[in-house]
Amino acid sequence: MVARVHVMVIGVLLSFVVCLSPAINQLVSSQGVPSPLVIPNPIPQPGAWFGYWVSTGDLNHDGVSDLVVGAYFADVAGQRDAGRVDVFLGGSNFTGSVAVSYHAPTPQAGGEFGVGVAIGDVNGDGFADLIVGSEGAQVGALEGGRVFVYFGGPTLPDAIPDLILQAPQPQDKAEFGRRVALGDINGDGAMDILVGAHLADVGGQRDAGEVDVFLGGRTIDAIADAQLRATTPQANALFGFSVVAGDINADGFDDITVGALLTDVAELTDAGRAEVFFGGASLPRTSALTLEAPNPQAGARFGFPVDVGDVNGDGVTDLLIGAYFTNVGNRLNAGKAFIYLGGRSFHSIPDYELASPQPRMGARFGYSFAVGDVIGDRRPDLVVGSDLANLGPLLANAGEAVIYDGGVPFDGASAGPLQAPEPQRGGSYGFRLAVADLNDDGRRDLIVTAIGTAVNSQREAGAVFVYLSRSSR
Ligand SMILES: [Ca+2]
Ligand SMILES: [Ca+2]
Ligand SMILES: [Ca+2]
Ligand SMILES: [Ca+2]
Repeated sequence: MVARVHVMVIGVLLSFVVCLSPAINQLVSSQGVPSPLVIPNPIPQPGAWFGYWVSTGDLNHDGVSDLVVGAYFADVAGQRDAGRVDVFLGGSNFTGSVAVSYHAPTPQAGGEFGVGVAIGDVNGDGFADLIVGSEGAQVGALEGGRVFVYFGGPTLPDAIPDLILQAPQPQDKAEFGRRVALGDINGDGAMDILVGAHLADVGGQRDAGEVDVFLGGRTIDAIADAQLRATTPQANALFGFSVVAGDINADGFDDITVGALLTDVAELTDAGRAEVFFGGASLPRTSALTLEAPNPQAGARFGFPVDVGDVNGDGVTDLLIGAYFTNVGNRLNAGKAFIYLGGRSFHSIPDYELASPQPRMGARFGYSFAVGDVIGDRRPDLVVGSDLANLGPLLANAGEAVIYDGGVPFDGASAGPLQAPEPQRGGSYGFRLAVADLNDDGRRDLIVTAIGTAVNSQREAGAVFVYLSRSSR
């Protein structure tokens, strides 16, 4: 009840208050907009969508986070939309030049390699591994989708995948591999692999969707250990279009949250829903909690994305859920984001409900998240993407990201919006976000992708903007 009141207060606050730049930091400063390092698609092709997905982690084992960017519509070796993943090595002189690129062992038209990317130690040898989804990969005669796992070592993984995952019962066009996420669900110290197949038919329900779980560890194999489905599978719900893991109930086991953004809630078409599966020594089979918007709206698409991070800085992982087509007042499809604070009594009522300080029609606020101290005050911050924000008459869908100064308590005050240095019409800045220390100065850097950015006149080739922290300011 208390939490519910809190939600309303914040909602009202954000409706009227635009808290711009309390002159705090290197990102949003009184000196104006910071200039990011721009990483354009290194092989610019029209519609490649470089930046559709990003992940960070230490892939070459030098103690510094690296950046991995997927471009799943990239053409490779003449194969249209075969897909590519580029690795940018972190280091004190981070320059944004490609160290190595990965593609499917046999690049295949429509393979869409790189649509989902994750980094983590899944075989329990202490080296981070690279996991890449390829939703269009052929499995026999079917377009069943695959996930390629490259085991890490003292140096970058080689180009040959060490493990290839597929659905236990591959289905044509189920899009297995569109999403990949990692977490230690059973608490044995090895990261487990979660793979979404949001267009899988379940129990006669077309495109209901499911998530397959592959346990990590020294005995990791390609046999799925569990299949997660919606409590009530619904046709066209797209369960598994988003999936994330993190310990949100503070019991030491990572928990799984799966979004089904096109779930009809009562008579509300495509209102959206998410389900939480608590981790434990044995894998969960059924969801413990069902999450919906407090005031569901038809078409709001609650459930994409789902993400985790410690927003209020209390040491417990919190859950973030977008509902990017929520109407805000009379602004249709402006978008909202919901925050569920983690804790032992994790429950299904959001603690915060955020709208953009400047809600705009069709802006898709809440389409991406990142959590980490990007402001530089040693408290975590929340960044929310609004990649279709209209920034002016000639800048439709240019996009922006809104930074919230996190900490205890999280007050939902915005530190201001961030936009591309030279916004482009259709640039889709803020499509994906990530936070990591790429330049090894002990401070977090913010990564913002813009898949619609034109590069060398190639439409929608895509670009990534990296806001490197500055140790001295
Ligand atoms: Ca490993
Ligand atoms: Ca595990
Ligand atoms: Ca847990
Ligand atoms: Ca927390």
